[in-house]
Amino acid sequence: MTIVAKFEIPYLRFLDSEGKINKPLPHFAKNSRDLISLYRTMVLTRTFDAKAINLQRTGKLGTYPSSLGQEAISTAIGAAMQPNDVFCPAYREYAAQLQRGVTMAEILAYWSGDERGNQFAANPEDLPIYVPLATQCLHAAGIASAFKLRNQPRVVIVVCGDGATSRGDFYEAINLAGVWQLPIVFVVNNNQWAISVPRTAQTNAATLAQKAIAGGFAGEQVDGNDVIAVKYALDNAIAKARAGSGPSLIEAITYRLCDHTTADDAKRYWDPQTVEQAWQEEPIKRLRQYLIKNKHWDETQEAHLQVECNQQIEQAVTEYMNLPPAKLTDMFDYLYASLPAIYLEQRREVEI
Ligand SMILES: Cc1ncc(C[n+]2csc(CCOP(=O)(O)OP(=O)(O)O)c2C)c(N)n1
Ligand SMILES: [Mg+2]
Repeated sequence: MTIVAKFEIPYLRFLDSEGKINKPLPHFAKNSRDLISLYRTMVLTRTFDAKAINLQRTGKLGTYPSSLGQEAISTAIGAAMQPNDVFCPAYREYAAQLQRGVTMAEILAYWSGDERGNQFAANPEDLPIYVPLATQCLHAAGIASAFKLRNQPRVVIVVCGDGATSRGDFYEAINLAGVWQLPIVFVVNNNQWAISVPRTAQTNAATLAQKAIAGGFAGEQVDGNDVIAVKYALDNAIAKARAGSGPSLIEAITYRLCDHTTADDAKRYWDPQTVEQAWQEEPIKRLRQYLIKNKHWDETQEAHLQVECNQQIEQAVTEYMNLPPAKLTDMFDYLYASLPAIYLEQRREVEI
């Protein structure tokens, strides 16, 4: 028998769960200012998440999906992208969105069911939050093909969950990205769950990264709780895409340390010991330990940061709460370029 092809999936991690470095740091991570900036974004995101859940619990917000425990992934994405790249998120990518100019008030508006929350004033070219799983992957491939046709040195970053990689849209996008050598980076947030369905019941594939191999391009795993590893992998994949050398897939291994959304109760299906173990691996603590050990951070700075985050969030909540109600006619006006006759009467009924 002849072996006609062989494949490998590498795994990358610099910072372990105790904040120790286990291989020489990449250039950017030797600069404490950059690391502190990543740290601040993760803390801001976690604090925002907690506030959003409180708003939902007190009847001031609709269903909300938290990014608790997964902050490193989209923090690294926001830091690695250029402003004129395009971001195609799923629904837990607040850290990246905040860095790209999306406001907290917009995010809160969206999760209150107000579509104006998806009209990002500062960054209208980024795609909105995507709840229909994996559909963003094909839209992202379409945008990347436009960049290629126009010879623009721009890159698309698209995020989906582990569960979303089982959908046809995901595989179709992977195939297209490979065959057309598109400037796109697929990031899979492998948080081990698709609502209550564990990773092992979603696919028999040993890794999700290997799904890129069938598309004819590289896939790798990174420790998704090590913001340095995620950023490093993204820097390389984005540079490769920008240079015209095609797509990449990064599977970031993490854990969903929260309910799927505020409409879920994960205690009914998860194993408390596994969750306790996963808390040991979470991304913020390890970076804080590293920064403190190396005298880049201390308790006073930590306390200041918490105050700053709370102030920023309170301001955003006030802005969100003061948003005038959306017009009922919006649901007609923004669904079609020109409204089909059948809806004209319905529109007139709500137009008071
Ligand atoms: C096309 C489609 N099918 C089903 C759903 C219902 N649904 C919402 S979230 C979810 C699980 C998603 O899991 P994963 O992709 O791992 O993302 P995570 O929520 O873990 O970030 C499902 C099945 C949906 N939103 N879209
Ligand atoms: Mg998942």
